[in-house]
Amino acid sequence: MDLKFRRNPDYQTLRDEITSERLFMDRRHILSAAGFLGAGSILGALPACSEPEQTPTAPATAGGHPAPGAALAAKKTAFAVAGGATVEEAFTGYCNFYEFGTSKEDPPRYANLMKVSPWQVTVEGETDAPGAYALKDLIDYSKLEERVYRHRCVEAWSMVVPWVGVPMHSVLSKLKPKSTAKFVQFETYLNKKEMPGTNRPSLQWPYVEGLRMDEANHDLTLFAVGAYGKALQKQNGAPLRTVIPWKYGFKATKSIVKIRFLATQPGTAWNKANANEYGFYSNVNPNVSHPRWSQASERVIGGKGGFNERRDTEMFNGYQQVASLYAGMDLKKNY
Ligand SMILES: Nc1nc2c(c(=O)[nH]1)N[C@H]1C(S)=C(S)[C@@H](COP(=O)(O)O)O[C@H]1N2
Ligand SMILES: [Mo]
Repeated sequence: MDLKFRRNPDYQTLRDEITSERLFMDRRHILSAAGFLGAGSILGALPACSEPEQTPTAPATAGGHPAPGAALAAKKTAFAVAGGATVEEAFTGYCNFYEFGTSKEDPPRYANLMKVSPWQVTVEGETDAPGAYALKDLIDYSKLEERVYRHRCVEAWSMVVPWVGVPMHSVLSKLKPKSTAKFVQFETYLNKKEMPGTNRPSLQWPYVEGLRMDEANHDLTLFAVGAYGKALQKQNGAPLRTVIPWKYGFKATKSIVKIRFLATQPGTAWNKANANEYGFYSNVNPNVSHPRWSQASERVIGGKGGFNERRDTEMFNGYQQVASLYAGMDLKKNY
């Protein structure tokens, strides 16, 4: 392993991460050797992975939105990534969701404790439409799109995920932000009984993230409610999360309960935890190293080469169409 990658991204040591990933891949290997992991195999692929609480044909929840794992109809789009999607079990089995713990396998193990129905999202701040919205009134489930995006974590790994969701601007326009709204902040659900990781001070809770309004309104930015043709599993941020494909993964907010329009730049969870290492913008940038490791390349999770296949990281994660959002900005200073 590369010496420069020895040091710890985020909390756990990279060695721990590699170990858990190796265990994860070994389990996949054993399962596939035993014939349990065929192309169509979805449920119970991993012992450590919580199974969807409902079958893929599950009806809507009491809250009126699809339960985790329920099949979703979505319009295919041209957003694709060469090589295709990461194996689904890697996406649902190898997660960052510190509310459930800091290891990659804690969210799959513990997220089942979280209640995701009914689900309300409170809209506040610089808006003419404040209030508490039921999820089904916020997201038009008849207009879902599937978009395959690369998903690049600041820890220098990546996946390719077929998200299901709607462009964020289609929702924000309904929420009537005032002209004074220059930023939007998202806040994750917080319940200490359901989220064992929140009893530790790994981050300040609740998890908050934010975007400039023009970033939020860019057509690439999504509110996702699903992936792999199904409603999101809890460990991936059910029932509602953001997806900003040109930014590091931590800019995405899982299990959103609050949308707050603001006149000034909001605080964000990782920036509050370590401002030297995690800026507000956090655009994927191979030329700006993290203080403790290079961002020039990434490990491809669930790739053909196993856990240590690498690829070169691309500027804006390959989404060059966002470059104009940052015209005139020094992206080294505004990391
Ligand atoms: N509430 C919350 N949202 C979060 C996180 C978290 O710990 N808590 N982790 C972030 C990080 S670091 C990444 S890489 C992505 C991971 O999403 P995934 O597990 O669905 O791949 O979620 C982001 N959103
Ligand atoms: Mo991440």
